[in-house]
Amino acid sequence: MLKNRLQHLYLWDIAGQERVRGLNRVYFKGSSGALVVYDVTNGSTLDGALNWKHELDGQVMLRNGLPVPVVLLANKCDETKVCRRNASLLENLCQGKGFIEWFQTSAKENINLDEAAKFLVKHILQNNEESVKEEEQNMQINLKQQAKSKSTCC
Ligand SMILES: Nc1nc2c(ncn2[C@@H]2O[C@H](COP(=O)(O)OP(=O)(O)OP(=O)(O)O)[C@@H](O)[C@H]2O)c(=O)[nH]1
Ligand SMILES: [Mg+2]
Repeated sequence: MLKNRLQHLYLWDIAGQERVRGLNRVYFKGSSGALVVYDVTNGSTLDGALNWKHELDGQVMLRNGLPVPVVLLANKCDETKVCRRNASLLENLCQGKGFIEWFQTSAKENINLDEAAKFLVKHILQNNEESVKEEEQNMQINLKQQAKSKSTCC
């Protein structure tokens, strides 16, 4: 609930395999944000995560034309912790590729999942709030213009 407005959150867990990739685009449409996961024990999966981000940026955007918020998850930290050097590389990568944040997580041990999800949802709600404000302002401008054109009529 945000400022007495009920918000519905729908989550889709999209399969990452190449053969179903095309089908996943259906879920991009109208999405407000994403968590993109890679496996810290398999460095090549980071390339896959960057491809997903690239695809998302090409296919979804906010009403103001900006990219939707995307958080990068470095998963399986129960097996391998992200070292300090890699953390700073990830930091730079996130900035360069437009991820709003990254978290090291473990789906197995339930580490940092709430934090990452809450971070993303906070950004989605902020964007929703801004777009509602913009709509309200536009409506007021329209009403003022209508009133003005009526008052000058005949
Ligand atoms: N150690 C560890 N293993 C994990 C973690 N998350 C997933 N796994 C394991 O990694 C493997 C792949 O996990 P999935 O959840 O199937 O991965 P996925 O990316 O959702 O795969 P698709 O849905 O097929 O795209 C499974 O064997 C999981 O048990 C984690 O946080 N830690
Ligand atoms: Mg899956």
